[in-house]
Amino acid sequence: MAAQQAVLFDLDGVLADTAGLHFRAWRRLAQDLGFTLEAAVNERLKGVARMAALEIVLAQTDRSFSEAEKAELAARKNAYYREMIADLGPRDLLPGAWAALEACRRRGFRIALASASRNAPALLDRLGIAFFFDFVADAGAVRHAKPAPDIFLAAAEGLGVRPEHAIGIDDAVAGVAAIRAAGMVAIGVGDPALLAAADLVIPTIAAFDPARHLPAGPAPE
Ligand code: B16
Repeated sequence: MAAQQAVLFDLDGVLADTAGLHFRAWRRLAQDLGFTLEAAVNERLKGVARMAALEIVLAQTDRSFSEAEKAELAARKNAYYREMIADLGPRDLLPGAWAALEACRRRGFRIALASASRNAPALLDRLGIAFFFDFVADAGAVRHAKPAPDIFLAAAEGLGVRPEHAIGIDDAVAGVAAIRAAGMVAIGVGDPALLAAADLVIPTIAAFDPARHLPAGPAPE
């Protein structure tokens, strides 16, 4: 891991557990439509952009929907999700998230967010960690969602760092694939069996050890 200069963080599942809130919002939408969303579907929704996630949810029912109906359903799910995140605060950071961000900063790494969520800027504000980030990639502006590399490439570009000098951290299969496709070092957060494509896997962000995982960073600030 020579000459690494930047760490690109995913949000949901790495810094905060918003996956559970996304799932509750999708489940409420499914209820509106008269079917139950099974918990097993949740894993497949992680890191997946809103419209693609809607397709996964709607595949659980036999009904078909027009494009206009799909747009309304996605907006309705987002309204449910916005209601749910309204009460989030710094206490909702995952254990170790603050320490990991602080350690990256202390060791002179630049930090960007590479989240698929269009709600990411609002989430960073609510969680009280917006000030750590040198750049937040715009999920609404990238052409291809994870597992395509676009959001991680946009994050590195926003920092002015070459992809091979960046480390990406993500908990989703699609996220780890996106990091690898971007030509970056991938740290997976979660189950090593699921995230086998990562360069290394840690169980949670609390296990992030800057001395081991950021061995060759720039000079400390
Ligand atoms: P939104 P991440 C992802 O966030 C979530 O994991 C995924 O479940 C969600 O569908 C996606 O953001 C889009 O979110 O509807 O808020 O734009 O893991 O990339 O931080």
